[in-house]
Amino acid sequence: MGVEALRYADLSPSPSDMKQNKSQKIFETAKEVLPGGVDSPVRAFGAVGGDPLFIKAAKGSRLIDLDGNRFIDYVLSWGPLIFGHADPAVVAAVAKTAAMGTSFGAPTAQEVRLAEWVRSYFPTMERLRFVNSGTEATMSALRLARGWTGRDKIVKFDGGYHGHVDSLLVKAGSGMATFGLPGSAGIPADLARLTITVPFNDLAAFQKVVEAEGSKIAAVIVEPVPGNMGVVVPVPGFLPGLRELTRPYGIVLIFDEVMSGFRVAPGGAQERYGVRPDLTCLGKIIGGGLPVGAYGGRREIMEQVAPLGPVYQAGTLSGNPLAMSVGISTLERLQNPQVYERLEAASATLCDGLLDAADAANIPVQINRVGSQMTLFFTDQPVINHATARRADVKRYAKFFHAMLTRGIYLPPSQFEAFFLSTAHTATDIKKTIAAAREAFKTL
Ligand code: KE4
Repeated sequence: MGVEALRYADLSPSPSDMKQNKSQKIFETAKEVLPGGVDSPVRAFGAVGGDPLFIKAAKGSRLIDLDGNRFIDYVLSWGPLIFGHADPAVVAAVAKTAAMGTSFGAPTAQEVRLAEWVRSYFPTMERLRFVNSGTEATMSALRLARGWTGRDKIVKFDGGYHGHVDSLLVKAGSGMATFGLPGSAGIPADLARLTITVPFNDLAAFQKVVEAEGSKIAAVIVEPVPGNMGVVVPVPGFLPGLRELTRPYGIVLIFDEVMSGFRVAPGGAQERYGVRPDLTCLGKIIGGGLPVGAYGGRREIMEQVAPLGPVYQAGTLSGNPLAMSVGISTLERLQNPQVYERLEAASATLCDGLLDAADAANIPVQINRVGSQMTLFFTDQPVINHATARRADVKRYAKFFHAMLTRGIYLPPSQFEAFFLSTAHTATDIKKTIAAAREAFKTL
């Protein structure tokens, strides 16, 4: 199926009489070949009900599905598309690079250039390596921390999601929280036992663990601004506290900035909150929608990685020219401070508008927002960690999700995910979204 070039004007949000028969038809076929009909669980709409929409194309802030329904998109491929879909510079970078070869399995100048760009935004990443996903980045960082310290135990936070790494699928967020899975089958009990979990924002609980087990802990991995229990804001002092408590024990502090990197600030949460982790994991935005991840940090730790050191990590397509060229184009443009000023203003307007709309309909909601990532929780209590996030009314979220979908607004199909804005989201998009929310809240 050729995807004709989409004229932006064709993509105004669809009327409420949504047709879905083409999506439903292909979904039936998909379920005969892909588990659950999808290549990633959260896409199956399991948490909100109904059948997933199969997307035909997208442009800017807009999606169009196989049945021709058009939406303003706030999922943005779960965060990577900070300039929106089919951004002309990204499309040009892919086309130009692909014409010269897609992958060589050998070093290229592009990966060096992108690595220097990344380090200019994340100076704590004195050395870094590209991989093909956020999962690979966190898995590699964890192995490296264990290799560097010679210790086995790790600490993560309840509701934190760091990709589908065996040691980290313990009390994880994202799809695990969405489907209420405490952990995944297939993880050896002996391995899961090495993972200690602590509530996010609870420095006292973290301190107790460190004081009891500090000399046996290789690393603590944290989403400095969680997005996978829904967005949660770190309380003042929490992130600096992790840094202070880990340093005397030589525990490697890993910031998983796969989502927050280049999102909550150009230099991620570590820039926003002024905390220097030992290792950082990145993904999403650096690939602009192509598969890429990266991990990096203190030189003496990173130099334990093969071929320099004994910690092995490798990848056929690591540093592939297509992803590198898109990353370079993206990071060059993120230099412009207006990008973040615009995203902040648009995100604040949307957030205020949604709160007003909920208030007008007497629906208790909390919105946690950091920069242009946010989550609207159906609860009247503040959401400060996974336990409080799970008090949200997921059924009400599901109803709201569909009420917005039929009004042309595509939100994440789970209460425990973040939604994002791009520079392609216009003031009109925000107005339409708030107007749709005004109606949608009234249906709850
Ligand atoms: P990937 O392996 O999916 O590229 O990255 C894993 C990952 C690691 N760390 C953080 C903080 C992440 O948010 C993610 C992936 N995020 C989810 C959405 N919450 C990806 C969507 C999905 O699983 O389909």
